Amino acid sequence: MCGFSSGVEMDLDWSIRVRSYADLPRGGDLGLVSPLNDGALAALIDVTGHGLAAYSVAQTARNTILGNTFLQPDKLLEELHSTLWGTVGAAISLARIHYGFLDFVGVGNVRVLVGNRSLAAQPGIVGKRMRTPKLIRATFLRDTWLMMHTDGMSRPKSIPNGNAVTAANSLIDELASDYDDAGVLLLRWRNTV
Ligand SMILES: [Mn+2]
Repeated sequence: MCGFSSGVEMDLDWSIRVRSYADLPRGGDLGLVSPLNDGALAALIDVTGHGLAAYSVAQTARNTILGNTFLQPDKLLEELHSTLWGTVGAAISLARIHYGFLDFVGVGNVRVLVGNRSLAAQPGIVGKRMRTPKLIRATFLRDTWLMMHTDGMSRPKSIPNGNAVTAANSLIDELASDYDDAGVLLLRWRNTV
C-alpha cells in the first residue's frame, strides 16, 4: 500500500497466473511482483524450452531480480544477461511501477500493454544476445491495466472484468496454448476501499 499527501490511498491490485505446458508441475514461464516503498517491480519471464530445465533457469532469473530490486530495469536486465549467460536464455520484460508512470524494458517475446498502448520489447534473448536495453517510460494512472503475457497465451481482445486474480484466471483459462507454457501478469493502481 502507498499513502499519498492528497489523502487518497492507493494500492496495487495484481495477479500472476502461469500454466505449464502439458500440465507439467514446472515450466519456464515465471512472473513476479516485488512491492517497493513507492510502487513495485514487475517481471514476466519465458525461458526457452519447457519443464524442469527451463524452470531452473527461471529460478535463477527470479533470484537475480529479487536480489537487485533497487536497480533500474535497464541495469537489471543487463545483470540478468550476465547471470543467465551460458544457459538457454529467456525472454524477459521488466517494469518499475511508480504512481503515475512506469519504466519498462523488455527483450524477446513477452508482450506488454499499458491500457491500449503496446510497449515494444527489443529483439534478442537474455543470456544469449541482446543490445543495450533502453527504457521506455509510460504514463500509468489509476485503473489502467498493465498486462504482460508470454507467447504461450493468445492475444486477448480485452481484459476480462473483475479484479486482477479473476481476470488473470479467465485469460489463462480461455487463451493458454496447449503447446507451450503460458503466463500472464496483470497489475493496476486502485483506490483503497
Ligand atoms: Mn513461450
